[in-house]
Amino acid sequence: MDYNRLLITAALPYANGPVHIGHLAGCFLPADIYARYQRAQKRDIKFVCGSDEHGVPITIRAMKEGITPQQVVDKYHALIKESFEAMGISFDIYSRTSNKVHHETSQAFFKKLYDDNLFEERESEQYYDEEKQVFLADRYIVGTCPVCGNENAYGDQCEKCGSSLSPEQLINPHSALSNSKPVKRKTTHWYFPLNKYEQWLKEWIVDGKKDEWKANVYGQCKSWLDSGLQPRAMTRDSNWGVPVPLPGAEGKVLYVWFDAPIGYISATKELTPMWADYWQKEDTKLVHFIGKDNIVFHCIIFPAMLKAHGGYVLPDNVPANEFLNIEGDKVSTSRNWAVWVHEYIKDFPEQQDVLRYVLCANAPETKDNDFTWKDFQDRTNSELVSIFGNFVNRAFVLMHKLCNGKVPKLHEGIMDDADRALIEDIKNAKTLVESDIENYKFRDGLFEVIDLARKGNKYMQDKQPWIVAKSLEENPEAQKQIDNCLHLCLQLSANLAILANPFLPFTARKMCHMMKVVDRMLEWENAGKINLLNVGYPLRAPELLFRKIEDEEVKAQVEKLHANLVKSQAEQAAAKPAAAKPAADANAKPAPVANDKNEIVYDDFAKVDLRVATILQAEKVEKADKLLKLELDLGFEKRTVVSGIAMHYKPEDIVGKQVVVVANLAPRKMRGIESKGMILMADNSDGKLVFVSPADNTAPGSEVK
Ligand code: B3M
Ligand code: ZN
Repeated sequence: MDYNRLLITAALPYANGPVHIGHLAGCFLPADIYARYQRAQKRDIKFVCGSDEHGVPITIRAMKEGITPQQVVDKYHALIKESFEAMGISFDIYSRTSNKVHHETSQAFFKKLYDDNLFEERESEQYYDEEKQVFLADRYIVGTCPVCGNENAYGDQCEKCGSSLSPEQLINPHSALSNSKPVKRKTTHWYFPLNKYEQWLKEWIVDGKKDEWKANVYGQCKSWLDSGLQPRAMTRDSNWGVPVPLPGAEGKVLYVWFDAPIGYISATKELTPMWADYWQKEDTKLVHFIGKDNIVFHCIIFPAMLKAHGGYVLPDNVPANEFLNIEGDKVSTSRNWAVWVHEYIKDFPEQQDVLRYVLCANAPETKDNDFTWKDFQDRTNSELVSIFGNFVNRAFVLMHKLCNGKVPKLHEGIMDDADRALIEDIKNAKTLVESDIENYKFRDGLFEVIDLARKGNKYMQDKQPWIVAKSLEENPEAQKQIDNCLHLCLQLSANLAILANPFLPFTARKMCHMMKVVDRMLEWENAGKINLLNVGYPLRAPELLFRKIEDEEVKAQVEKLHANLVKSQAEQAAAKPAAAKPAADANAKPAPVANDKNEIVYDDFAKVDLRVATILQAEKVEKADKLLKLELDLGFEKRTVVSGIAMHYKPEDIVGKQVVVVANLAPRKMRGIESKGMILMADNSDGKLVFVSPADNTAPGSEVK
């Protein structure tokens, strides 16, 4: 299918907090690279996004900060919008779902499905807070986690151990609003019968060759479809959200995952009176950029809603990235373990492209990846500064020194193989970068850009025009060799600006300024050409494109991360008088609280057969984020143990490690694998699990007593 226009969306961030670099890497940066590239191709595109201002996360944040939900969204919408602008995320519109046009659009959408009799009205029992007289979303029910004992687990998830829960599983459940014990009460909601769209979805996704989608996206869709779809409630009892547009539906709002994706449509409406072209004409290519936790909503639920409504285009692709961890640990807003974009901008003014570069070069495209400040420094200094920046700088400096500050002539008669090879490289780079971006392989595309600069450096190093210049007196003809070298290096620089533009837009513009060309030169059709700069044209002196990142800056950032963590722990402990108070030392973790398990006698303890074991092999368990399958050597036998440590350790890092195993634990099947035993782990108070290991190398099978 040939497309005549493109609609690019990036997931609407919840306006319940600032955005961090994981958000950028996961969705907004790839979307922006793609959009900038498409604009450079002069295609008809719209790039839309906005704040997601409804749903429980917003009301929870309001409760925590003691302000209204409206105040929450006003504050964070502004902050998020500014952060995106500062980072050069080039939305055509950044809207918000509290807008009137969005309320109207999502209500009309709901009404159409309702009028077409597509919803099922159902009565169910939901938790209710009798004191506050409101229904409670699962998030509003707090209690003790049955898995790890965390007293502040939510009714849908324990943030400490990551278990997904239902309110029924909580020990001592109570309302987060009033502390009272919730009761069950009947309520009516409108369910969207996803099961009726299962067949169609299978045809669209499985038979419709969506296996070109990224493996993580296609895999998740396939597993949802294979396990069968259920009707899903599209309304909630709440007073924050888009009111259900039906008589008698007071106190009910649209489910946030019903209204939020319609936000893409509302934003387009707000942007252009031609919005319907982008949503309803078959020759539109719709691409949703999202993070991996949003896959089912964008690939299953929203397409089924669009199909049910009728008249809308469906996504051509849904490129979702995995998660970006920070310094080896999962990003956590509640623990303040994150690099916030608005703080980066303050700490590193004018260094947006450096962050864009590192986040793209290390993007979690196919698996979770780790951001470390050391890697940020290394990539900046050894790739951007030493390769890209250095090449452009040398080309300009030498042109000023050896060619009177003007673009020298290309003397075709004396061109050699190295010159011709470089011209080929320039042409090839265009094709490579283009195909990478079209196929959502942004890391590879960026690599090709740097690789072209690397080739430029090598070419210049081989030609050594500064040495040739020394022979000019006896051989004036040698000037031609110098001219050719610098002519090509300058044309290569112009190409670098075009190819880098989607990734490093600030740098590309700086380069245009140096070359005294208008931004139009950056149009994609100009890439691959070697006549971009006119012979005899005077160019400006070089500007520094990138600066080195110093050790102190890295150190300060790492310290800041840890200080934030300690501070947030202290705040949480202070908010909970029963919990431990943090130690005075800024680097210390809060002291663990005494356990309230019952006293046991020695015989109880002696029942446990603890043994030292060596990890022989480790691998991830498919479709289970938290599990690793381990092969252990217990001296007297080898056995398999499945352990929930995948979030804390990479398989390749723990092979050879000695651990302590509960060897006589009854076997248990996990994800179809029989696990015989359990590994002892210490739960660090920052949520990280660490191995309990013998201090010295110990024979496998040794008893621990
Ligand atoms: N606000 C969820 C998230 O930030 C959500 C995305 C909506 S996209 C329509 O993970
Ligand atoms: Zn837990």
